[in-house]
Amino acid sequence: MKGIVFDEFLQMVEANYGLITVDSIITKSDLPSGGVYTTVGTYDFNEMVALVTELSQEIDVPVPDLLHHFGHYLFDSLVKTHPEVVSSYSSPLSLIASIEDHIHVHVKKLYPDAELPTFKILEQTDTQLRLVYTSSRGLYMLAKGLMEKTFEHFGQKVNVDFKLLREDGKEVEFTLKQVG
Ligand code: MNH
Repeated sequence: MKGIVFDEFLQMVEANYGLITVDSIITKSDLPSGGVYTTVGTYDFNEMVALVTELSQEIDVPVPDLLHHFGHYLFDSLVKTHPEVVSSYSSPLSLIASIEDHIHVHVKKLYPDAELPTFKILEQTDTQLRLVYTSSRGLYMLAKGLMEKTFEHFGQKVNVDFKLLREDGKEVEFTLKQVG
């Protein structure tokens, strides 16, 4: 996983729970990197699992809730770092439908070792999108947060339903319905 994701995660923890919590989860996670991340570096995904698990225990919030919240936070960070990726879209549904064929293709050029999920579109209308998230990382709640924030970014509202196609969350079907 790219350093930018770790960096943003720790910034979110600092903003919400303070530096003492950041230090505490880094120490308890006993990380190979020592908890020092550079934006363009690549780190073992297990370090993210360890950090999120420690934070979950420390503040007594379930891991899926944390990932969902992190998705909201990460969207703004990604847009700030890569405004060029988002500026060509005029609607949230068209942006989300283009992650696989455009956005993440661009990301892969910038970061060749990025480990990205895949999104397979099952059905698309003006107001609805049904797609399948697939990733060995199983970060579907992060995906849910990112999708919701995409709508907020365009000043719109969405209803996101999902169904786990695999119990481990590595394959999840999402249904997005634009509200209003
Ligand atoms: Mn996207 C991971 C870039 C929009 C879903 N995304 C990543 C990573 C980068 C990235 C960088 C980290 C890869 C790694 O650590 O190896 N993503 C972007 C950019 C935009 C973006 C620049 C646009 C701005 N991404 C979105 C949107 C979604 C999404 C919108 C909504 C579903 N991305 C993901 C998910 C991951 C990810 C989920 C986590 C990796 C995984 O699930 O396997």
